[in-house]
Amino acid sequence: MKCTKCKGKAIIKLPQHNARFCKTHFEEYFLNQVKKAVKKYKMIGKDEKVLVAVSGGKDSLVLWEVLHRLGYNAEGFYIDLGIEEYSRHSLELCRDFADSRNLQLNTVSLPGLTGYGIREISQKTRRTPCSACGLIKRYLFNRLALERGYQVIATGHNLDDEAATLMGNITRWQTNYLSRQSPVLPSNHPSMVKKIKPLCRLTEKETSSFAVLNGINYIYEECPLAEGARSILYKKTLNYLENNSPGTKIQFYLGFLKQKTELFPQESETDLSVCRICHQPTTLEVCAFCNMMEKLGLEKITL
Ligand code: Q46
Ligand code: ZN
Ligand code: ZN
Repeated sequence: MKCTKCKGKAIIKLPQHNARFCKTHFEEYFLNQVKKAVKKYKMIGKDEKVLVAVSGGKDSLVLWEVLHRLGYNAEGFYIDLGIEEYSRHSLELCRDFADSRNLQLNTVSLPGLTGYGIREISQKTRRTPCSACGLIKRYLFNRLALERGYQVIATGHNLDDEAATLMGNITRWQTNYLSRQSPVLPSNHPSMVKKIKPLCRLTEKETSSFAVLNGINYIYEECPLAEGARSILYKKTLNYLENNSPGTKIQFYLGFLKQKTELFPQESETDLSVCRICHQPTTLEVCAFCNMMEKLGLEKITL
């Protein structure tokens, strides 16, 4: 198998682009896909400081590596969710990654802040672990970014994640979610930080290949509290389609982004104010995070 670009030995085949690449040209292709997404969706402005949400998984660490290589001022943020050995191991991998590249990693410990890990918070607040976890992560990302002067929050969602979310939103006709599904969520309030997904054009297979080729150590274990059975089903379905008709996944997702403004001409506006307790943006008097803390018998949280 020969590289489409240099005729050297190819190490990866990308049927969706009808291409095969050697290590050098695969990396060039990978960085170009990120550059394209950043440019097309105006993800990072000049002089903007980026906070990369890292979990120890392949996508977020690869994202940090790529943004760093492309010359962005990108620092990491890890939240210790208090999920026993899983959290200990993933923090260690994020620290090793940051230290080996001399990058700054911000960390916050949920048990340190609240006295509880996700498992206990989920039980005490009667939410599923992933719903409690999602709320806490969104809140802490925004608050830390705001308090420490980052203008952009970057997450490692890849094409497989985005296409699976899209399929889920379509099969259940969740038009409200569809209208908001985007690789960039601009700030629509002075206390709301812009959120971006620069890996949205790259598949899971491409991200893991990039991690392996660049010696990035990441956590292989699944989070023991993971519930995403439905999203796994959508990913399997999309992979089946992709294997039988290469290019389906990227056409499905990019096609949607292209049609989106026609499909949803008016973005649904939400009226945001600030939380009475923590001054973070919310549509309610007390935000969902502070409400959760009240249920745990806790007062205002200081980061
Ligand atoms: S960390 Fe948290 Fe995920 Fe674990 S509890 Fe669910 S949401 S699965 S990305
Ligand atoms: Zn080549
Ligand atoms: Zn609040």
